Amino acid sequence: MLSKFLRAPAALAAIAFSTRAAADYAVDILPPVTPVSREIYDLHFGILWVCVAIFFVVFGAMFWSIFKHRKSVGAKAAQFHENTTIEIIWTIVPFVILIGMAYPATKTVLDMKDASNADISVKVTAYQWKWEYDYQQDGVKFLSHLSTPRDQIEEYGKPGAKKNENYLLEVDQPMVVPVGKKVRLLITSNDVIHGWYVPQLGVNQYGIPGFIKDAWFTIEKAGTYRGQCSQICGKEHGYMPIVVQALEPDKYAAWVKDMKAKMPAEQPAAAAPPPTDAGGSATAGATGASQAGATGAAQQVASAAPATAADGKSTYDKTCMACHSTGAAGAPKLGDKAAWAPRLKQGIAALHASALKGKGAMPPKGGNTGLPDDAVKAAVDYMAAAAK
Ligand code: HEC
Ligand SMILES: [Cu+2]
Repeated sequence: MLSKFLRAPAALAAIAFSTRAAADYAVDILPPVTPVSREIYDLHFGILWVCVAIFFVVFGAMFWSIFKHRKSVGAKAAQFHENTTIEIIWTIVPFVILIGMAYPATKTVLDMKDASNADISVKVTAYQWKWEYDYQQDGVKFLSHLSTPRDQIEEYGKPGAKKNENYLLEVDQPMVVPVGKKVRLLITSNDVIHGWYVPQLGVNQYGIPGFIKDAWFTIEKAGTYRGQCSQICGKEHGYMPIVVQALEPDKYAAWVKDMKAKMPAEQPAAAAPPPTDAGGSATAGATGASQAGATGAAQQVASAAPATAADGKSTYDKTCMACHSTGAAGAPKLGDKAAWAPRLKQGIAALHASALKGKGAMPPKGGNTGLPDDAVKAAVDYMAAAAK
């Protein structure tokens, strides 16, 4: 009798799991490509199977009791309470199950949070509705926007153009990282809360204005991995995808070189540090003229050449001028003897230190933390010489 009820679902299950059908309808989450995302993946399925087992044990016992002890076959309820053995069992068993799940879960969370000893750090700033990637060591900085053509997105009244394969998950400039290296992300936002989410990397981290949160990944396999902003961050929140391209280290180095060569021309804003509006407008006029110098400085930075007076000027033009040419935010103006005199009295070493560490409204290294210490010191020397 029972088998009659089971036959239909069994037939359905057989169809669903027959090999061909299973291949067509396989349900899975995206394959993990980092050690942490693999841990998350295994945790997901491990705990799913624990739940499935509990489901069968609990419902099995329930249905067995209902059928075996139903009234129509004359079952009589047993009248007892307080069975110490049963109470101990139903406390111990769930306790062991919970500990068994909490241990691997806690281990995974700790691994996710351990962004120490990274090989490269990239500051990720979210904007409505794009991402900015600022490579701290390599001095590369760019914006990444959705690149899906508008006519594929808009379908007012008529079907839009044919959609690309990665419709809404494609960008003009992907984040590029080396395979096998630990990449630390420093995630923040410029306006509202966003979320940097790439499932295959096991990273889903809020970008919160005024805070820097870190996350990390080490990609094991070259390839392209896609994600999206995971917060409802405004009307175009669906239009800020993330594309991470993992390259072999030598190809990555070539990419960095290539990006550096074209960066200043594409991104004049990169030369101006963010903090003050006055700083920003002050550089605007001078940007064009200083670009050539800035590229030169970037290349010298890469080869770690000893700082020279020329370096000092180009670093000044690139990073310090924003505030120090106008005196924005109380910065002592270049060549203003009265403003510099009391500061020079501290001695050059103290000035080096405050330029490196930041002072008052001046952020460390004038906001460009990718600068080597020598370049900053050279810029201080240049400014000190101009004030004598
Ligand atoms: C965002 C604006 C800003 C930028 C960019 C900036 N500075 Fe400054 N700087 C300031 C301000 C403001 C002060 C005055 C700080 C104070 O005395 O409180 C200052 C002071 C200094 C001083 C004097 C420190 C002292 O101890 O009196 C030095 C040296 C200096 N900056 C060097 C640099 C160098 C080198 C750079 C580029 C690498 C740079 N600054 C970029 C704003 C800036
Ligand atoms: Cu967003």
